[in-house]
Amino acid sequence: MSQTQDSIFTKIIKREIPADIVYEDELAIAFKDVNPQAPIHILVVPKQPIAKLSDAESQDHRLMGHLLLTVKRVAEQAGLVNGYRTVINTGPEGGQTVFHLHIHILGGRPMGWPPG
Ligand code: DGP
Repeated sequence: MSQTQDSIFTKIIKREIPADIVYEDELAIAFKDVNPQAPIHILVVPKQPIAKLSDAESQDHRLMGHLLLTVKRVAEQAGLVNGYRTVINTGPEGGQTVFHLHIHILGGRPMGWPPG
């Protein structure tokens, strides 16, 4: 993807395409995954369009910490009191399909290990 082209998640942030948004603040947004893999499947996404985890820089440390605390907040809000799985797919071999950093929150059923 070219640097000038908005990702699908930037289009959601800009309200150019619809999404079921469950949380938003100045740094991050969270919305339901369009293709849920569990009864609860939410994506936590930075507004800053970092393409993937391996592109994050040390200067992004505040944002990266904020994303994890946002996961905790959103999971609590979703009622996931018995736990949940968090996933960050990175790059083609990591199974990443949308190149705008995001943390999956999966819950509402027991999770297996190892993952596929
Ligand atoms: P990943 O494979 O980790 O890059 O996950 C991308 C996820 O994004 C995938 O589970 C499906 C979800 N997704 C893709 N396009 C859209 C969309 O337009 N809206 C929403 N809500 N989710 C999307």
